[in-house]
Amino acid sequence: MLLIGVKYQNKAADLNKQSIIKPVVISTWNHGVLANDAAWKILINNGDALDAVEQGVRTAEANPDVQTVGLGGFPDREGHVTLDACIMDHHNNCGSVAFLQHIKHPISVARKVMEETPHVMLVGEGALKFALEQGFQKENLLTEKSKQAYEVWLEKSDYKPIINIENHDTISMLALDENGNLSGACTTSGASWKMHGRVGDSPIIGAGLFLDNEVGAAAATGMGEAMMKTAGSAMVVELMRHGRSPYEACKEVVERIYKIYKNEPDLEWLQVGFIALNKQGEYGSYCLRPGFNYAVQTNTIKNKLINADFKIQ
Ligand code: SD4
Repeated sequence: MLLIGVKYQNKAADLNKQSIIKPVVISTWNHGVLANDAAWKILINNGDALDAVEQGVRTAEANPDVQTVGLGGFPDREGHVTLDACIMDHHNNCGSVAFLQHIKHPISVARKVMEETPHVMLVGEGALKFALEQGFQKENLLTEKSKQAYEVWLEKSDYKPIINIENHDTISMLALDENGNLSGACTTSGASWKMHGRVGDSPIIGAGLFLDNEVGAAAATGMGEAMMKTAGSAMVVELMRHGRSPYEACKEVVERIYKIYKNEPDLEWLQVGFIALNKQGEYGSYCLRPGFNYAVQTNTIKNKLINADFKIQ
């Protein structure tokens, strides 16, 4: 176990050495590859990190085969697809929507909240009303494929999601642009088969996403309640401020989470993971259990998927 940890750490350190050049984009899970492609097109043309992260994560939101984000997301236990998202820029501006239904691109609604209102967060009916006023189209997000999965789940109605498959595929993206500015975005349909009205960490600034343009950025995936209990992403950024590398900061917060939960029975469903990117373009990640990966694109690393180091089997 220890040896595996060391090996991964060294690998991450080696990659970090190559990634000091701007721009950099990293994002969670396999769908991070396509998302990075979209973000990279903007970053490489001297575009803003904010535009890059928004356009990047929209690819996952629009993809019906990604059943944990946007269109085609798994519904809650009453059969409703409810979406959470947030976005943050290098001035600490942020926007967020939670428990939003019928709108395919919650990340863009979150950006509108940030840019067009004096608020940070809109939820539920109010978020939907605002989205429609802003010209977003109402649509059915429950695809046949996700409806079928829901019907299978209904037979047992057992809330024990399979980690890394059913419940943990939020897309979180962090980018550093040519001007040295950071932005981040996070969007999800949340925990599948969740209680109606449940909101996770992904739209919560500080839990699912946080950045400080003087220090770095962090974002999360996994069981949102754990990130909310620890202000997870904000904590990763704060640890980087105090000198931790992105990898070390992610690891420390995952270890804090593990400490909170480790004596609970049936812990095998718990997965959490963080990605982090600092001002120097160094990046890192850490998760609780094997299975979490993230995609990295820099001038020298061509959109590569990396398996995150982990705490327990
Ligand atoms: C949530 N954190 O709603 C989200 C789920 C997730 O990858 O990350 N999935 O708790």
